[in-house]
Amino acid sequence: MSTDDRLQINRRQLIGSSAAIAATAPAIGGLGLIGIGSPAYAQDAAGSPHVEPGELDEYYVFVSGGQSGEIRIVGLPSMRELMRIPVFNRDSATGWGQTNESRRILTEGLLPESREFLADKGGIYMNGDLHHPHPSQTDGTYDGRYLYANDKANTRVCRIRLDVMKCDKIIQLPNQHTVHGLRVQKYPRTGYVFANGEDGVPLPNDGKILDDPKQYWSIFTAVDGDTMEVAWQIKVDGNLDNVDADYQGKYCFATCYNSEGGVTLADMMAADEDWLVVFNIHRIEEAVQSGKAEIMNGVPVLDGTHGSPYTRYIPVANGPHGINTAPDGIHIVANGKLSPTVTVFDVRLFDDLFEDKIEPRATVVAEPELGLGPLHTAYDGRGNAYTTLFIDSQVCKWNIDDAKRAFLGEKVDPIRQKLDVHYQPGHNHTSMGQTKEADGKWLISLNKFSKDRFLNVGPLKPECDQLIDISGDEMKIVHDNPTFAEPHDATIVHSSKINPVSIWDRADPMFADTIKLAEADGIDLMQAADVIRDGDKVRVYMTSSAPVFSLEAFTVKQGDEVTVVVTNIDEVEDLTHGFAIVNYGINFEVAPQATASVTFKADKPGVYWYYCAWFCHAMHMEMKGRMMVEPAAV
Ligand code: CUK
Ligand code: CUA
Repeated sequence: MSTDDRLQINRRQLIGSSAAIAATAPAIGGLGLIGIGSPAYAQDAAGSPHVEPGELDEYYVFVSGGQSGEIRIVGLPSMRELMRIPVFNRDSATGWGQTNESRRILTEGLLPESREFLADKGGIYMNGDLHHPHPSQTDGTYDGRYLYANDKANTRVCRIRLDVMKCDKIIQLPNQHTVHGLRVQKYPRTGYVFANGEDGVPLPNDGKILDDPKQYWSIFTAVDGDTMEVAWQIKVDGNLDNVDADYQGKYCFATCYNSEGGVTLADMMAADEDWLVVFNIHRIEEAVQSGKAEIMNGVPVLDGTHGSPYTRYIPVANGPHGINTAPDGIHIVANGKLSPTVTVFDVRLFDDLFEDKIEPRATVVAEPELGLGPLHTAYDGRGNAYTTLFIDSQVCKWNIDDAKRAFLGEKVDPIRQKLDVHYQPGHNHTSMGQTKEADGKWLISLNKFSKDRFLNVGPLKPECDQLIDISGDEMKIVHDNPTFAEPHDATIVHSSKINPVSIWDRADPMFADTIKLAEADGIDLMQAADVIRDGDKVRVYMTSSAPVFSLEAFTVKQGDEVTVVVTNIDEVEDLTHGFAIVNYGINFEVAPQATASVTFKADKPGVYWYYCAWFCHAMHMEMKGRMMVEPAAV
């Protein structure tokens, strides 16, 4: 009986009553029982992705939205999509990119030249390419404070607050051109958010130097995750790809391709060798504190090219991609991509490396050949590693200790199993696998191609995320689901680590500016039903409480700059209202106890209905009012 058959039977059986399920339990064989005794979480579901209606998932998965520019929250093991967090995109449902509150976040961290560049383009970037979402850690495990991610397209780093699941900070990095790899400091806490510069450009990139690649530099950045300011930057050789950090707080390290410094594919592929670049955090901090860094565009930059005290370049095969620290706190795996091998380093040897007591390659303790196109590696906390093989369309499970013994010449095969995935996997991730609390229960494989796996939806196909049970000796695919463009990476966090609120706190900084604006107008937002005229600026304050807005109509003049401020005074969990103005292109979300606002030019005269866009009440359809725009005198 195939896994698929068994799952189908399991699902059918689960449709029956609890008693029937209990009676057939032995026949389900190994797939586990859920729903008996009504646990709140599907805790006992190891082996089955089925989560009974009404039950909660055991894990949160924070999934990158790739070119969509957003973050998605998925429940695991059900793989149900729970929420989307707009970040680098615009969003019609929540008004992200339109409300004053979100526009502040999207604009305040822009570089001055980008602000100028965007001035006649609506003031914000419309696109982003979000690759690597990673939650903050304290002492090597998730602490539930923040999630950080990169925007490869416009060189930005964002922060998501995990209490409200909204983005609260975005900064654009100076001097750097593209942010690709992003990971966080694991110890003692985050701390730093490490952001890899992939492409090299002239410094400064002001047009004086153009087609002279020898003067192009890539930049590595450490962002302070608390202040969301750049702590320091390092100029490096080559193009940085992915990054990870140790569990000791001493080093972070990045895979680095294009040691050739080329600008065409042929140039970049010329040498057989690229590097792992290791950064010595304490040496860098000391140098920055003692003023050794050059200040460029307001941030300290150190030269970390070959021969500097801040970095070491360890040769690896041409074109490495992922870099992953094992939960044992010792081993680091660089994934070969163009080489069928992965290279395993022992982080304890980096002290000697920086003291120049050993050669760079002496830090390598294994280099198993796994298959074609190794991209990323995840861990189960039991000494095994799981590497995606992009070209072979497989996940390879292998044992770290056996790989080390083979490296020393023993006749052992470190490979435990190869599992076909569908198809061309990029990142993979294990439950809690990027912390020292790796629990070895689940693996997800984020596959770039889905081909024949789902109903055909035209030339643009979804990606395919597959859930794999790794709790036993053998990996088993138990679920696959399509996802829209394009999850590069994901983080699986146990639900006990995350504690979001259900209702906004009125003192929340998200809308503090708007509260200040109201105070200046003498308005109490919780009881507002006011229109304040201030020259040709008009501020309209109202509350929403199902099923009414406190203003059933307001009048402005053509040409006025209108700011509408809506405060949802409902205190009921899940009772979100929206505020949309017909034909004015306006819609935003106001969750319970939140305030949100939008500013626009009332340049079209006439009657425009505004309405609540979230179905909140039996009389939701009636929750509306009129904006009347008086024509300007001719
Ligand atoms: S990268 Cu996309 S598959 Cu941007 Cu982490 Cu490897
Ligand atoms: Cu308020 Cu619908």
